[in-house]
Amino acid sequence: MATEQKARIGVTGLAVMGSNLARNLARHGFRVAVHNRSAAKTKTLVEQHGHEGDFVAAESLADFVDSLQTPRQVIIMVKAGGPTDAVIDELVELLEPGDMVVDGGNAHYADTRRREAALRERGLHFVGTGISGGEEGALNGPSIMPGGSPESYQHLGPVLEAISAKVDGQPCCTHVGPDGAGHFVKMVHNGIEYADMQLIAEAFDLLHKVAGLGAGEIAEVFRGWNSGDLESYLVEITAEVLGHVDEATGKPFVEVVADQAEQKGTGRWTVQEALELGVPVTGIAEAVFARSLSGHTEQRAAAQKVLPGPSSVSSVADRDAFVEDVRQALYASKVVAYAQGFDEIRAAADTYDWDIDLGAMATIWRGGCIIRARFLERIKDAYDTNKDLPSLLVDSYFADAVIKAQEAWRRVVVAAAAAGVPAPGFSSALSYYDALRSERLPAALIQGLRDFFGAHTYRRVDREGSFHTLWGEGRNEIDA
Ligand code: NBP
Repeated sequence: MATEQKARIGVTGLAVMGSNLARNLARHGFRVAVHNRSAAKTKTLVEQHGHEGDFVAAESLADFVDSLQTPRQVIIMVKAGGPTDAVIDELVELLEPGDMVVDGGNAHYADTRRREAALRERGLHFVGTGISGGEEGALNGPSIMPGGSPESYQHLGPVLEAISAKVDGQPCCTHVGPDGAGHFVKMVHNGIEYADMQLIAEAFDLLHKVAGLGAGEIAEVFRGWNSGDLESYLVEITAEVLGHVDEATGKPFVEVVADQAEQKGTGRWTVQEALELGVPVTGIAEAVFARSLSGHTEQRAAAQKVLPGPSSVSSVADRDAFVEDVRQALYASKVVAYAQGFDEIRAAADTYDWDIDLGAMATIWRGGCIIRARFLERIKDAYDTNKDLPSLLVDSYFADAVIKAQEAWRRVVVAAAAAGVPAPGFSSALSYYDALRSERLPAALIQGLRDFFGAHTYRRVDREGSFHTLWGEGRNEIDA
């Protein structure tokens, strides 16, 4: 193929995500090479959408690679895990040093680090890239989180920024950091999404069971909330889902859906990595566990038969006041969940030497992705003011927000406990707030217990050094 006919970039893997991404590229004027393991998908894409731009279809991977300008830029959009490795193995045999392989699937960042190291050995750039926004985002503008080398971003950046979502004219795409940084940030994004959805679900549950509002009324409450601090895609679609009526039964849709939430695993990964890094992401963890609990139907059925709730529950005296309390509790709990997620990104950046600009992450999540929200602007401002902020909660704007909300937040957690309505997200977020601001934590007693049974030693508040008390022999204290 003549050089001038070659494609600027290629996409291999043309299921829903890959084809939409290829169409997005073509619509932005990039000549895009397309390939899929089974050629039928390639044919369908070109037949149905060929008029949208300049596609170069290839049946074999070798022809696909041959149709690309050098240095070659290949986006892989296949099933994460084994299929991604299979495609990489085949591709590397056809590529030359300097070429770039972008994995846009939902890979675990540790796999991305492994693949990046292996391809670097061969002089190839491997760019693990988080892409958020689902199929709609892939087509119309996702939030894009590329990792990999700065050099590869010089080539890929202009293309990826062009097809990403835009907010205030700014692309929702930036170079996150080396090797696995992009996929790590995408993973935490998904973890935050879990927490956000859990908090929204708890707010719905409380408004329904404690204040007695129906699904349609709660839809209106969320619609109203979407014009304030809580403005976000998830709050917007909550109003849509709650307002939807099931055609078959005439009941609110939310009442006919089975109450077992599923998960694909990125929330679990976020919590597993947080445990490794020693970062308390309680909001995300509660969200993951709440989904697990919802799926334990046999346990739930057994418990429903023998475990009663409170004997009497007083009704809410002032519904409007309660709705406002729940709004504030939701906002404060959400701030905690985001603060924890950003803490996890910072901890990973320190561990892997990634130098991630946290404010820039908030910027690229403002559009295209599921957690897009007005208040991400505030997160960007917070890190712009102080990039070493110890916690988002101590930034003046967020501190002010949670302080203002705290009375309402406490009332909501009390009301949930009194009514026997589970609110693990709200209550653990409040406990996190209280733990963080406590001058003394009962961890001192834990240290005492550890020293008692295991001679694990402790430090004192009034002297330097490590100490051990001879608990079984006169209880004298010795230097450890
Ligand atoms: P799938 O995850 O369903 O994967 C299907 C694609 O993988 C097809 O093109 C299939 O080819 C190809 N494939 C498989 Br399976 N095994 C292969 C192999 N051994 N060699 C070559 N190709 C193979 O597609 P998707 O739902 O479009 O998702 C693509 C990626 O994007 C995934 O990693 C997914 O996790 C991620 N994703 C992201 C979002 C998001 O919001 N960011 C949403 C959905 C998915 P075939 O046609 O020949 O079978």
